[in-house]
Amino acid sequence: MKIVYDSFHSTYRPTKEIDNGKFIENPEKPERIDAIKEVLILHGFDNLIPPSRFPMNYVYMVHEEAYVEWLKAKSSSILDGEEYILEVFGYDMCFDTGTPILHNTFEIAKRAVDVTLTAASIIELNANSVYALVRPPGHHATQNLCGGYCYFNNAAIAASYLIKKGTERVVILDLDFHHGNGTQQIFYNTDFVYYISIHGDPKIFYPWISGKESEVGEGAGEGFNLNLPLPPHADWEKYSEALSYAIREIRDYYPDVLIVSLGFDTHKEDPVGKFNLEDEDYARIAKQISKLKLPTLIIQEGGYNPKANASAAVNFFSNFE
Ligand code: SP5
Ligand code: ZN
Repeated sequence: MKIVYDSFHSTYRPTKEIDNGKFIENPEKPERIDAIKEVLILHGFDNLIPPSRFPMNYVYMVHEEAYVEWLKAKSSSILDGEEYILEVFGYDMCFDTGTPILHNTFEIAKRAVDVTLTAASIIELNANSVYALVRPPGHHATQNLCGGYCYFNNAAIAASYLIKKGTERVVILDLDFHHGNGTQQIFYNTDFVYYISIHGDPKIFYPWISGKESEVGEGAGEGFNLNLPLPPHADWEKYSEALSYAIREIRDYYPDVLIVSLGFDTHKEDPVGKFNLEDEDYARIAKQISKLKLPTLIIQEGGYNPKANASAAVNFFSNFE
């Protein structure tokens, strides 16, 4: 397994967010993915590739210019060591109070896009699979809003890149605990990206604003959006039903490329997500996905317990053929 990784991410360290009206520690920390990197190296996955630089036009394929400009200007107005949390919805282009802007947010979010596009370009050159071990995550970021620790939608940008390069049909399978409202929104009216997500029921869990089964896409995109919400504490028995359904759907559709938005916040020891998956379940998930034998681009999303992330990742990648 080729792994694209940028050690520069560790210079990005948001410390706080507002949750339920209180400041809490922000769990989107460098240790999340460094624990994964280290354990994968220990297990012999030593094919680490640094990112190449890509032009901004790939970001503009997904995000509105006004949003990109806002993020850039806001980042450069923040002093090193300070964190800005949005004040006015609509003026600040962010939909929650959990996604601070730091002096280097724009730069680091762009580097995460570069990691993801480097991985996408490896898939484009006919690799079977590649892993973008990246942070900050992306699936909550919409065309014009940050949120959920996400600034640029890495998976959506990768899908757009692949389509621009001639790939006709892409499936994004989103396995993060949270519904990827951003990815859904970006492709809601299109049929070239089929978005499939398994997540905590949005009647109960973040992001609340989307992720219902009734959201099936619109216009040309009707039938190209599939939400599989699950109740709190879903374990393998419950989870595997939804996963099997998603896998059958992908097999029938048979895309040219499969993108997996992989969050480990479905692990029972995760402090943010509320599913009960165990270490071995990630081996099962990987086996089922790799049986599809599709070119597969795996992109890291959430997962907030470094130890749980590490064991989930070893189980996943040791069983991804
Ligand atoms: C990429 C990713 O996994 N983002 C997750 C963002 C989760 N944000 C935290 C949600 C906080 C929920 N607060 C619950 C308050 C209960 N009233
Ligand atoms: Zn998540």
